[in-house]
Amino acid sequence: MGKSDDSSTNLKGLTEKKTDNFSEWYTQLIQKAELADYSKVSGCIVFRPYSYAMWDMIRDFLDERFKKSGVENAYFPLFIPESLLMKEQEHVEGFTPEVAWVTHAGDSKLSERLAVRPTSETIMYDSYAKWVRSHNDLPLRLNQWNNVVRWEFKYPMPFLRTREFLWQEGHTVFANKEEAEKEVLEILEYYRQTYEDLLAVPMIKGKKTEKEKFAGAAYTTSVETFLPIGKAIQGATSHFLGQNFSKAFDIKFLDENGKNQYGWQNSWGFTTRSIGVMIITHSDDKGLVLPPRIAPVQVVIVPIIFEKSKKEVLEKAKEIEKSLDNFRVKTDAREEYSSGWKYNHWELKGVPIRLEIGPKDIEKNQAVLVRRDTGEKLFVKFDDLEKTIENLLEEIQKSLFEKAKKWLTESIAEPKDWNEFTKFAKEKKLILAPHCGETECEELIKFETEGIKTLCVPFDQPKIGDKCIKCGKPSQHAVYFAKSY
Ligand code: 87F
Repeated sequence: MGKSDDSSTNLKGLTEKKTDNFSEWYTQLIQKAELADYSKVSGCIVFRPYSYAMWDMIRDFLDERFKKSGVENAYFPLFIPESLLMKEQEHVEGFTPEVAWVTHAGDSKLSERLAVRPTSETIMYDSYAKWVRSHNDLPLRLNQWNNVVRWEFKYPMPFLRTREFLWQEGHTVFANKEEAEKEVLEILEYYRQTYEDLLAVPMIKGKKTEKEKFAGAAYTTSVETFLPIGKAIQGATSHFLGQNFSKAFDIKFLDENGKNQYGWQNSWGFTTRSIGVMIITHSDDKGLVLPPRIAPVQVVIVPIIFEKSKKEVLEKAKEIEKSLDNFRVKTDAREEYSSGWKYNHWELKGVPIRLEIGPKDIEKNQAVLVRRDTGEKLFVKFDDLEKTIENLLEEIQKSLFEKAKKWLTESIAEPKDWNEFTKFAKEKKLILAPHCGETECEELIKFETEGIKTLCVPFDQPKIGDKCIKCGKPSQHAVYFAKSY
């Protein structure tokens, strides 16, 4: 077979547009860019090397911050006995239909069924109760990098909503409330940094309403964003558990005065959903667009091969690759594909910079750089390549963040009354409005707008109306509302 022609290029590229048919666009994108694949079990995906490399980088980024802060990694069992999972009734309430159970070993029934961990509060706190004795044992700050299973029945979406996913779950115990609450915000800040500084996705920090918080928590903080398809999504959560679990699991310590006290706890988690959020935020109709810091390949070198100048061009490509070893560089010297095919391929894979080098360029002592995000072309002298690429990668990272930030900011709409609220809801806006703080009122809003939910009460509180946008009672705070994932 000869070099692939245009027809096979079209087969390989995306056939749907992000704005016309988001769901099909996304499904094609994650498969054609070789990020993930479906499996025989609905809702369970294969993380192919290209997306797993991103998870590795996210993990390194967070893990470094956790460790600097004094958190230690550990591993707890995958199986949780039913009696243990059901110990703190309030927190599993509502979640029980999602728990997957192991009931048999071979043909024999187990004496007690075992949950496949949906989250590890219960199994970890059972150990914590044994390990915590005195104030000297505190703070106890452990994190796990693991997988969890939640048998959701909502439509699965690779990365965004899968039945098995990868995450980290941090679970900590402190001797006093203030220290614990300080950590809640410290971790939330690491989550913001991961999204904003690594994935170039802008976030809103805030506190969940009573209705939307984790039932086992005293309060829940989160980072939230607004996708370019007009839907909001929760990025990650950091919970202050107060003494809810320490009382249920008997996590007690003797304080300095010899008095028995219950520990103050937090839990916090960041999942592989972040990869999906990043993809949807930046990618376009040609495929992935990756922020340089998370791109497994930052620069792809495509040598323009003609029989006559082949040796010289390939040698120069190799030489350039070597000189760029500060970056994640790949040379695509495959001869069975045309240059045009390769351009499409690496665009589909979202590589931030393409470097083209042909015989004419060598004559001029230059290479051609093409930006994936804007399509902009630059002619750069060999001597300036390293510096130019370094700056360009930074520039792309920044510009992707700015673009997403602009979208987020410009999507915010502040309705003056309920009528305008419903209008903005139909226009898929990110609504910022005063609210009374009552759960029933929030439920009514959700019911009357076909599913608009509160995202969070932003820490950054704007000065807006003093009456609830729905019921007219005194407003407690400004809240973000949107349709969400
Ligand atoms: C599904 C089945 C059983 C979520 C579940 O957010 C229990 C649960 O407790 C459950 N789905 N949750 C809440 C998880 C809370 C918390 N856990 C640690 C986090 C961050 C990490």
